[in-house]
Amino acid sequence: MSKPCWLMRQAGRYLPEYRKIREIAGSFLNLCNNPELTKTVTLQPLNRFKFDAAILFSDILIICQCFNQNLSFINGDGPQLSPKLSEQSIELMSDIITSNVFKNTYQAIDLIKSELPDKTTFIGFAGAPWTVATYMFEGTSNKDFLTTKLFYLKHKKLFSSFISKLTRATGDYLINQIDHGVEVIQLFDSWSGVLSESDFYEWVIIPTAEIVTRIRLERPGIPIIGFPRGCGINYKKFVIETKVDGISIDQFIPFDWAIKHLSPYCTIQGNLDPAVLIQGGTLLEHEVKKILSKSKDIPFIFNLGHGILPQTPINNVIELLNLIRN
Ligand code: 1CP
Repeated sequence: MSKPCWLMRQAGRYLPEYRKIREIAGSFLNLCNNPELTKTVTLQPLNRFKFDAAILFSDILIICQCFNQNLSFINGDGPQLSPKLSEQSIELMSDIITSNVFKNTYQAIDLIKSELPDKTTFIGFAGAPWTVATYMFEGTSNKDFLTTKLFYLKHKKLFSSFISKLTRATGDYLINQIDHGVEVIQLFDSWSGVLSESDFYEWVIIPTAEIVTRIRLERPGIPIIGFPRGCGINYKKFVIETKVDGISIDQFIPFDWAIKHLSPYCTIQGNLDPAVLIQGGTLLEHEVKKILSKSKDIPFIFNLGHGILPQTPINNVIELLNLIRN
């Protein structure tokens, strides 16, 4: 049997049918808030490529609105969140976050579930607390993360209490996604790679382990995939301590290292460089065959090391699936 395959950001700008719906919606957030259109774009890559899994179309930053931040996506400029978190706003935050921010998302999950073939796995997701917190403190895609880092260095207790609130809210959100029909969860921690070993333990491993433990307890049988992107050798401690069922690896991790150090603990996913999928041709063939041959004796999910890029030729995705399936 061939290895299962899906791609991060498989619904997205490389597809003309996505760009069309995105234009009809008017904005990315309108698209996320319209259950019928969310369903359409979630299913588009399935209709075209017959991937083995569908991932809910939404964004990890929607949850910031539960904490009274305004969210917008300025084209080309990435997300904008305001007001940024401060000592005062965190102190004033309630412990119990109730909100109907996700009402449309849950409706979209119901619609997708009713149309998805039984054999296609339905993946729900959330941002892990650390990565979501970086956007809430920086207010945008700031790649030095200094505002966030200086905040936890100065106000560790307060930062920790905020991460706990976010951990709780993320768990609630994921449990609701499961109750509406998603069958697997992926936790995206895209900026876990900027932390020192001890900070990684505190802000990535501990909150993730809490979410995993809670879902295991409250909704047993739902596999959880972690994606602490860019964390290097910390990947090993991550899988051991969080006890995730699957680990998504970026393209910077040597595949042999992952087989040796991660595969004893969980299923591996990922590793193909998204740039290689753009390049295609003999390079793509070589890299895909290498991954397939190395993973032949381990549980493995074919995926990229990060999201598919808008420049990716559609024919290369077809070629990728042919290589995996033949
Ligand atoms: O159409 C558009 O112009 C919007 C582009 C776009 C898309 C298609 C954004 C804005 N988000 C998404 C969808 C999305 N985002 C999904 C849908 C499911 C899928 O097909 O995979 C998922 C799972 C995400 C997750 C997400 N959003 C992450 C984690 C994964 C990663 O890429 O590292 C992050 C960091 C975001 C934040 C985000 N969303 C969008 C932008 C421009 C950004 C900022 C990225 C940055 O800071 O570099």
